[in-house]
Amino acid sequence: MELHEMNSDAAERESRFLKRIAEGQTIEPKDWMPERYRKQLLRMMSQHAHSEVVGMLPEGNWLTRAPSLMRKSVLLAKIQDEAGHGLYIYSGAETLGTSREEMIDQLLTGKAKYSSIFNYPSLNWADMGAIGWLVDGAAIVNQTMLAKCSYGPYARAMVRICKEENFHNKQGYQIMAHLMRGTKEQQEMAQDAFNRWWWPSIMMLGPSDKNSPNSAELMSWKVKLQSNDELRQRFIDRTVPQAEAIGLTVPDEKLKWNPQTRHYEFGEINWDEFNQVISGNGPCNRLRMKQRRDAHENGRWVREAALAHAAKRAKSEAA
Ligand code: BYC
Repeated sequence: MELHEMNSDAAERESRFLKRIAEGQTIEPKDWMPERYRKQLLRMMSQHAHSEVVGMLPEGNWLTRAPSLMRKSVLLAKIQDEAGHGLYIYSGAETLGTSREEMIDQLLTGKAKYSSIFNYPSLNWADMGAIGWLVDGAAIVNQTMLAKCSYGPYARAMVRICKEENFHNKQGYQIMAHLMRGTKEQQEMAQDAFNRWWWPSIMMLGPSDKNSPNSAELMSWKVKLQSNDELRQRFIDRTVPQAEAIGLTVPDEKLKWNPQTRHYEFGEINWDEFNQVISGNGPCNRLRMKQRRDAHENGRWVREAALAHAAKRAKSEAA
C-alpha cells in the first residue's frame, strides 16, 4: 500500500472515531481508537481503581472500633463495596490492553497515582461519617459525569458504582446527623471531622481548570463532560445546605451564597497542599503505600492457592 493511501486510511479511521463520539455513541474495546485515547483512559481508569482499593484503608482503620454492631456491619459492607468497585474498574481498564497485575505493580512501585484524599488520617469515629458524606459525595458528582463518558466499559461500570456510592453517601450523612443530635462532645467531634475533610474533599475533584493539563483533551473526546472547577462548584452547591441542615459550620469564612449566579462563592484553595499530597508528601502517603504493599504480600498465598486450584480443576475437566 502506498504511503498516501495509509495516511488517508488513518485519517478516515480517526474521523469515524470522532464522528461516533460527536453522535454520543460509545467506543467499545474492539473498536479502533487513537493510541492517545487508550493511554489517557488507562491512566484515568487505573488511577480510579487504585483509589477505590487504597480508599479502603482510612475506613478499615475504624472497623474494630465502630460504636455498635449495626455501625460495624454497615461500614464493613461499604468497604467491601469499594473493593468491588476496584475490581470492576480494573476489569474495565484491562479491556484497554494492560493486565491487572501490571496496573497493581505500577501502584506498588509508586509509578501510578491514586486519589489525594486517601492520604489524610481518619482520627475519630466521626471521620467515618465525613468520608461517606463528603468523599463519596464528591466521588458521586464526578462519577455521575463519568457514567456518560465515551468509553463504554467505564461508563457502564460507573452506573452501578454510583448506585452504591449513593448508599455510602447517605450512611455517612446519617452518622454526621446522628452525632449532631447527640452530646456536646459528639457535636464537636462531628465538626472537627468536617473541618479536616472539607478542603481535601474539594481538592479531590482535581486542580483548577487553568492548571489541568489533561482536561482539554479528555473533554474533546467526551471522557470528561464537565471540567474540574464545574464539578467542584456542583459539589459545594449541593453540600453546603446539607451541612447547614444538621448544624455544621462550613470551615470557610469567605463562603457566601450569590443570588445572581445561584452558586456559593468560596475561599482560596490551598493548592500547595494539594501538590504536596499528589507528589507523595501528604500526611499519610508513606503509610498508605506500606499498608497496600503489606496487604499485597499477605494475600500472596491466597492468589497462589486460587491459581493452583484453578489449574487442578482445568486438568480434571480436561481428563
Ligand atoms: N488525586 O489534568 P488533571 C472513591 C493528577 S474513589 C491525585 O486535572 P485529569 C472512594 C492527575 O492525575 C474515587 N492526583 O487530570 C473510595 C494528573 O496527573 P498525571 C476516585 C490527582 O485526569 C473508597 C494531574 O494531577 N475517583 O470514591 O484530567 C472510599 C493533573 O490533573 C488528583 C476518581 O479516581 C487527585 N485528586 O483529572 C470512599 C475519578 N486530581 O496523571 C470513596 C476518576 C488530579 O498526569 N478520575 N490529579 O500524572 C478523574 O475524574 C480525573 O482523573 C481527575 C483528574 C478529576 C481526578
